[in-house]
Amino acid sequence: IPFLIGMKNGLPYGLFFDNSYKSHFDLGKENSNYYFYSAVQGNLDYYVIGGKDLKEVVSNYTYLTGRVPLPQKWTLGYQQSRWSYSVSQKEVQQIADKLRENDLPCDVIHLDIDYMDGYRVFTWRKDNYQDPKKFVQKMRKEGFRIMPIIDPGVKLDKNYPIYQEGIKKGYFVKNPDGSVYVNKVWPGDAVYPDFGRKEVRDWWAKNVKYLVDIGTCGVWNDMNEPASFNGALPDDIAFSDGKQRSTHAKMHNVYGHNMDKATYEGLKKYSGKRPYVITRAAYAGTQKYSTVWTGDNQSLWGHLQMLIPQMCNLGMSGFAFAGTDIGGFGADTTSELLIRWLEAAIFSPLLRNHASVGTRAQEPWSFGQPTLEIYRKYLKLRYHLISYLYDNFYQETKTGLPIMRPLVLNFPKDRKVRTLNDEFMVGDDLLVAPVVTEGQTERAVYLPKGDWLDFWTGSEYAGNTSILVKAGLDKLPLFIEKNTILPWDESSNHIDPKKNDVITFRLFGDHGNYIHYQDDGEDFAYQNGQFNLYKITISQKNTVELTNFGYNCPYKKVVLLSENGRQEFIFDQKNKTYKLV
Ligand code: MIG
Repeated sequence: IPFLIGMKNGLPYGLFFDNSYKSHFDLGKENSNYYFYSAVQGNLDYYVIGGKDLKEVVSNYTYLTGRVPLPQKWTLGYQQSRWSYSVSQKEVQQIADKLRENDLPCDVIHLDIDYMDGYRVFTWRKDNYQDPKKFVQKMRKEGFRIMPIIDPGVKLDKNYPIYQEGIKKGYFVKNPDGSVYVNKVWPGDAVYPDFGRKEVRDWWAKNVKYLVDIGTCGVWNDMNEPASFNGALPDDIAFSDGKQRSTHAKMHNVYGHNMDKATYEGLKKYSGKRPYVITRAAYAGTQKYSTVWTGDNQSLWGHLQMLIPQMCNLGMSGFAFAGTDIGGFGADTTSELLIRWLEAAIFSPLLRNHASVGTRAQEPWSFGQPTLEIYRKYLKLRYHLISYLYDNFYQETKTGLPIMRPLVLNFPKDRKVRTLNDEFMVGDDLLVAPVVTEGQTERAVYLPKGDWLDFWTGSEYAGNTSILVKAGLDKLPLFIEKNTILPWDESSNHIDPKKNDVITFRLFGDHGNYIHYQDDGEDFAYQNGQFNLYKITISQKNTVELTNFGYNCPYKKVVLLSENGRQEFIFDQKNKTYKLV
């Protein structure tokens, strides 16, 4: 994402270099008096993005390149993956059973490449699955959604309808001599759809219908750099850029983007729901179509440490919805690394544990106790805060501001946080300081200006200072700004937005206000006004004001938890207001 944020004389600016060719950025290495950037070809299209503060720069950048649309609410749930449960229906069922037996909330199980028939995209193997549709339905009844992987490479197989159709219609990228370009990926010899063309994207979208009809919950796009086993694709392979002839050199960096766009459009058209796409490759703007994960990390402490700057940088670059492979993808994880990873990632919008074939098991139960218990404790914390994350996404659609934020975004005047990269904020209210070093059981936490409450003990701290906190393996240092209201969801083993009768809010401190967003959590009805907004104001004198804007099936009951105990408000249909009972 060729976007940088800089500061000059204490004021921020953004620089977006919109060029998809191979580019080079020198940020003060050659000479500290200037930065320079260049690309091997193409136009010098760049945007200088202004704003009175960092938030405005990010808002303006996302105004230009697009914002993450409101996701389906359950996409914020926990997701379990491994290459490759998907070999058989039996194995997936076993994972589902174990998740429920161990009382672990989970919404999605991912199917890696082995569910396909010989790695042919948009097929399903028949030997180890009886009927994919019935299987997906059964999983759904148990509260799980199924997310299949799709690669761009289409197997070169004269008897495979997708290959046949693509060849007949000329949908694959070509050698300079006009013959179809062949490289190797998982299915062996394979060809690459020319996603820069609208008709090719429309064709891909139609293929996505195959998965929608089976009932899968979205599409996980992998290998869409595009990757290849037989050497990199040469620069001069003929790709299209819309109606124009172009080259791999120009289209490489937007290949994933165009594949994601096709996938998004297919899911939207055939499911009518908000598309759930995960991608490995992306460009500036892909956030409109897809979430991203950070690819093949390793089970290393150094890679866990990278999580915080990676997620914050993605967020500041428009990708509010992102995640890492929890536990690490390559190499064997350890119990300690897995727990610390989950703690650090627990507020990543995309919350997925994923590992490579050939590595040791890293499902929550794989290390026995106390790992399992700690894992469960954090998943439950996450499920209490799903509505909070969802509210943050509602705000993000208006402002473009990310969910996970570096402190500098919220406290731009505080010089001490400019280079801080081992703490982060969630929205405006939570400060998270995970332990990301092996063997460590305490750490310094910098608290910016304000009053802060330790989430676990309620202890109060005045900010603008560093404190030392104990953080045994089961403790994620977590602070809430005093006088904050948070929605607090009932704990459940999966997210069901249709269960919309009651909501609970917690008051931290003695007053506060909060805006809560509610809708059906899955389709586009909200765009026609089918949603509710609630404004809650609690004054120091403990008067509670609850206003509801929009009257589309509001909660029957609102519960407020504070130091004064529990208060309940019932919706009065006649007067369309809430009344304290
Ligand atoms: O060449 O589909 O990043 O998540 O498990 C490896 C198998 C291909 C790379 C992805 C990873 C996935 C794996 N894929």
